[in-house]
Amino acid sequence: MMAKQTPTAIELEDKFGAHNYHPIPVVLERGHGIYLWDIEGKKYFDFLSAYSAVNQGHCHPKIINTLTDQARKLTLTSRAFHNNILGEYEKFITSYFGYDKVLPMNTGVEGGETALKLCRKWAYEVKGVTANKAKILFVEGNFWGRTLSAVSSSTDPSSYNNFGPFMPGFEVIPYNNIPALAKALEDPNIAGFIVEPIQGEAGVVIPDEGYLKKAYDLCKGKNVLFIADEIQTGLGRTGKLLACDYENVKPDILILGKALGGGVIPVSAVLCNDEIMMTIKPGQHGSTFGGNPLACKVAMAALEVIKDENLSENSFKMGEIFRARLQNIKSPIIETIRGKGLFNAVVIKPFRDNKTALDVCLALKDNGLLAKQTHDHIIRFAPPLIINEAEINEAADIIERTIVECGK
Ligand code: IF1
Repeated sequence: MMAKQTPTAIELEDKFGAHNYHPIPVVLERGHGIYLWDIEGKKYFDFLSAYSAVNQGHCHPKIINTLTDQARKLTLTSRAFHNNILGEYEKFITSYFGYDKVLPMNTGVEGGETALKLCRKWAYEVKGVTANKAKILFVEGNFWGRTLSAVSSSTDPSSYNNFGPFMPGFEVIPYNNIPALAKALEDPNIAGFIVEPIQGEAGVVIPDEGYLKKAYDLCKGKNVLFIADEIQTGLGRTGKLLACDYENVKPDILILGKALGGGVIPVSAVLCNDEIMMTIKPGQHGSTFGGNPLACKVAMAALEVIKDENLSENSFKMGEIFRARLQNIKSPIIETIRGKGLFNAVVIKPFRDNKTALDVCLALKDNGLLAKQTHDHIIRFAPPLIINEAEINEAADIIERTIVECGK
């Protein structure tokens, strides 16, 4: 039973806010580490991590201290002027991931848009594609944001319906299908291939072993840029620093976001080498907040935490334990369990009275764990990467108890 306060908060959102979401009915007030508290004081395991933007845990002390220290000095200069933090950050992140340069942006979708602009510019000015003929390949089930370009590549009607006309020069091929990619690459106007190493919104869809490497090699054979959207899979989420690391694939363009901001500020980044990055000249791209001193300081702290606290390795180990626990759940409503590191999903069969994954999420909430369904029948389980063995087992106990109860 929700106390008085919760309905008021929800009613305010309903009355004065756009209805572009349908949240789980909980009103959160505080977060620390792997936990969230609602306005009634109830404590929850956070098993969504703000869609992997809180890999380091809520309000990480090092990140918060960095944020508040810098916020008292200098937050935003615009790129009309230099500042004392941006260059330090650019050196730091390009060395961290091994690229010549970075173009700093804010949200993930801005990172995607930036990568696609670089790809087209490179196609015309380096590869020699005829003006305005460059094409970019996307895969079915992709999700890279909500802009008109992003929805132009979507295969999900709820993302693109009634938002046309769509961006030209975008082609969509099946995911995890090497022959389809090889066929599409026969077109000399293909400039780039953009792919999530594991599809997030689609429901933690993992391609066959070797898919990324084969795709990369095919692209190289046709002088096509391999662009990895690691906005959700990157920064330790899948048990490696980048999901592409599982196949030793080094993307031509790497897109980062979400946890790059340490769960406190939007920070995205596009990394690539000079042959691509230097095609964009002064005045040809940018953003008011891109590369602001506050975001740069926070991003460096966010990346240091991932390395210093071995979050990728912990993600791998805790993921193994978590999936083993899920595999042991005896329930008729579990269809599939899949994941890498702490990026996991359970596919739920419809159960009594046509209940779905949302009903399981509501029951999980009542039992003290927050997760969110995607596409009606899939529950994503993605806690902060700082979770330890005792905590992952405690959370697994709640998930097991809840699913068994729902399946009765
Ligand atoms: C929402 C989904 C996840 C992303 C990948 C780029 C972006 C995203 C792989 C754009 C963003 C967010 C958007 C957010 C919920 C969340 C989401 F359910 F929408 F699809 F994670 F799966 N590439 N994903 O996952 O980054 O511009 O949002 O910073 O729209 O509610 P952004």
